Amino acid sequence: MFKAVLFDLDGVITDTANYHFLAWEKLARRIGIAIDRTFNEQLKGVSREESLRRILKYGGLEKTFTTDEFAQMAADKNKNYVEMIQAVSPQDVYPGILSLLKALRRHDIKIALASASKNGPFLLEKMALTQYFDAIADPAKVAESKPAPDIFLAAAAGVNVPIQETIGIEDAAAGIAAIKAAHALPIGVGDDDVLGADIAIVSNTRELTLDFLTEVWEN
Ligand code: B16
Ligand code: MG
Repeated sequence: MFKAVLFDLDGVITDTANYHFLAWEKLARRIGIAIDRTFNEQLKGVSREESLRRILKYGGLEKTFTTDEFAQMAADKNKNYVEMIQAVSPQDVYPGILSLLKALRRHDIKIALASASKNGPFLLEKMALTQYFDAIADPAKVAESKPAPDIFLAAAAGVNVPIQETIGIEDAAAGIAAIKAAHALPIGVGDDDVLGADIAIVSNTRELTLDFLTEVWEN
């Protein structure tokens, strides 16, 4: 039986992707780049700095800005994003997630956060979920961001469970790649054309029950 579940945040626990998109869109518009929701798919699960690099490349402006200007743009996007997420509340938790967290606790299965977001701890507080988490991996402290395995390895280490005895839950292709590279068992939230046909996938977080996780683990 698995001993820990490593949760991604954006797209698994709640839908902050829309706020990330709106904040990036505003920043991009300021420098003359138009991004749409199709392009935004490439930013899911990707770190703040890498997201900005991808936007600049998309707009053909990758060599235009100094290191300081780059850092300032990332900070401006985050300031705008943080303003938007002030309104996040327990009502924003995706269906089924709270009951899964409670069931895991009842069965003594550890719970850790493996999000690329530096705003993860703040969001968990806003959703009143902090108490369920045994560890929150710090994305500022890992060498490589998703699709590298680092954040999932750090999350498993945080709860003292060997990575091979964990399940990782993710909504982004970069995140599923990270879980596979870490050698945890992946479960995807979304579509198999994005996440791959070789892993267990749910289309709605409501399906993420302890019974379902156990079934995936035992098969
Ligand atoms: P921040 P996840 C990711 O969250 C988001 O999907 C991605 O769009 C964002 O750029 C990244 O966090 C960093 O977030 O700017 O708040 O540090 O899916 O890994 O939970
Ligand atoms: Mg995500």
